[in-house]
Amino acid sequence: MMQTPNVAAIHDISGYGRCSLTVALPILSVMGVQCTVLPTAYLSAHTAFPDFTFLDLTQELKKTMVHWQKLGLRFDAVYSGFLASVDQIDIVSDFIKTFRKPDGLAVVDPVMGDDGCRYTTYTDEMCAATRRLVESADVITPNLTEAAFLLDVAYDALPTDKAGLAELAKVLSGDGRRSVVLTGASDGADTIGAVVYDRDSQTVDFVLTDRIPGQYCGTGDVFSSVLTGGLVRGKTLVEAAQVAARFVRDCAARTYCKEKPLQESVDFEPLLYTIAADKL
Ligand code: PXL
Repeated sequence: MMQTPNVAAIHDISGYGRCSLTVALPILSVMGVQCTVLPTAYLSAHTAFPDFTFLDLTQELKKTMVHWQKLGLRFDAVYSGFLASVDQIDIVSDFIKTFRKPDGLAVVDPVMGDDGCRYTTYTDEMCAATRRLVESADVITPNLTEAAFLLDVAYDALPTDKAGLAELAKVLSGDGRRSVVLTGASDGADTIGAVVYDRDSQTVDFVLTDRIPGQYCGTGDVFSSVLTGGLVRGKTLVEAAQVAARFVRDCAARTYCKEKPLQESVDFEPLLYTIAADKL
């Protein structure tokens, strides 16, 4: 029987609104993966809600690393997302060096924004630090907005055709130093999914599903969490992206039909069983 993989998830915890750790934890658990959490900040609700509270946990992060070092913890994957400060972003690079198993993976979701806009807590300095952090990653999962920030190009100048998107994924790989799963990409009005550049095979694949109308918060976190779970369960990058894209699509379809408030993110809980460990 396969040993239960252990992933260190370094994200904020937003009390209300389904994103980051409240998404990563249930998804990794149902996929048969232990999720060891390192919260970067506590927010009363995610940043799309007005007047959210914000508690930076950088000091706690440092103390936790000292403790985990004493415990001798090592992880099959380090999976980072929303980070709270420049200091913290640089700490995540150290975390990867120290706590990733020799054959482990660093999955960095370079969370910075969406729809061409930065999240309100992200500054220029934090975006610059995120560019440094992706250098420590084995796999990065930017959306198109984050791709523009990583490359320091205008969001409106990004390519929209397949050849251009494939080239964009390759550029984001930094000459093949890391694999790239570029999310929110499309090859036409009716599709949505990811462009997958695999650094091992040096191939580009499009993993697309039909597009569900509407905008949904938190889908990036759902996608990257399923992708990470799939990878540590032994799937290839393309296979893991296929599971993730299908799950996000199904959750969006369910949310669309139910007319749930979009800020609450996709209604994924009733569909968790579809990615349960025994179905993978
Ligand atoms: O889904 C990315 C994300 C993570 N964490 C917080 C956010 C967002 C997106 O809005 O606000 C706090």
